[in-house]
Amino acid sequence: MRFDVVSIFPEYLAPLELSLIGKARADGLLELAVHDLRSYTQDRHRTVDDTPYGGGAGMVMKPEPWAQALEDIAAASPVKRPVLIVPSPAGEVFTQKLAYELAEEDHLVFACGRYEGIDERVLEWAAEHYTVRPVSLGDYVLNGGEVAVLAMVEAIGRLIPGVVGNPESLVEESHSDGLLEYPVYTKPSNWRDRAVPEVLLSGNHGKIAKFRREHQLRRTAARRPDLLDTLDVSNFSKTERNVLWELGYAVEQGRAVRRTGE
Ligand code: 6GU
Repeated sequence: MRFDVVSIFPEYLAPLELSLIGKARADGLLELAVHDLRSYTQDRHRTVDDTPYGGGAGMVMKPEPWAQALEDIAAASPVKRPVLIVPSPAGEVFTQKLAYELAEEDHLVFACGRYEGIDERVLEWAAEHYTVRPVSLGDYVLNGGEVAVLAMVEAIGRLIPGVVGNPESLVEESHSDGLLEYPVYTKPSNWRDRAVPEVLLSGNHGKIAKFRREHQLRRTAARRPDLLDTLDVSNFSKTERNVLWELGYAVEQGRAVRRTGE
């Protein structure tokens, strides 16, 4: 898999040389290049922004440097139609599902906007060469796309086979099955008067699996009830349905629905 990132702050992407992603690059599992948008400018001042038509606060990124950068990167692409990810609070929300989808691609290009964003015509034009996807990390505003790219490259990169040493780690983690992860514990078994739940020391793997499943459901209901609203529970066991019931949910047509005062 190949990643290209275009930014006016290439140094912001330095952490991608560290840890799991840095190791994956060194191992040749992924290729990643960071490009300075200013190197695609033509003027003496290397200008990347200008005032917005229609007025208003802030500056808008000029189209010409972006077109030059995206044209060069598309021309060198290993595929016919790379995916262009445009980090923006106005994009579709980045989820584990989207991370899995993007991990199947051979070439992802990230266009980091700053200021009030990139001239809209760049995205229209780029659709001739790329599959363009504006993507948001969530409902809050960052100053630019760089931090979002750090998050997305890590989330996508770790799904590439070989990047995470033990692929089992990807199975039982938050969002892998639409629920939050169960709580985890390590030694000592008693710490500051707090005992690890007894069942985890029992060696009874059936009981442990049941405990963990119950706590996944409890935690999801408490912290992210929105995840339960869209979850397919049609294959839930009797035990799982009983936990849902205790948490205030009935199962109707394969969905968990909040029980109202009956
Ligand atoms: Cl992807 N970019 C920016 N600039 N702000 C954000 C975001 C992305 N996601 C949430 N806020």
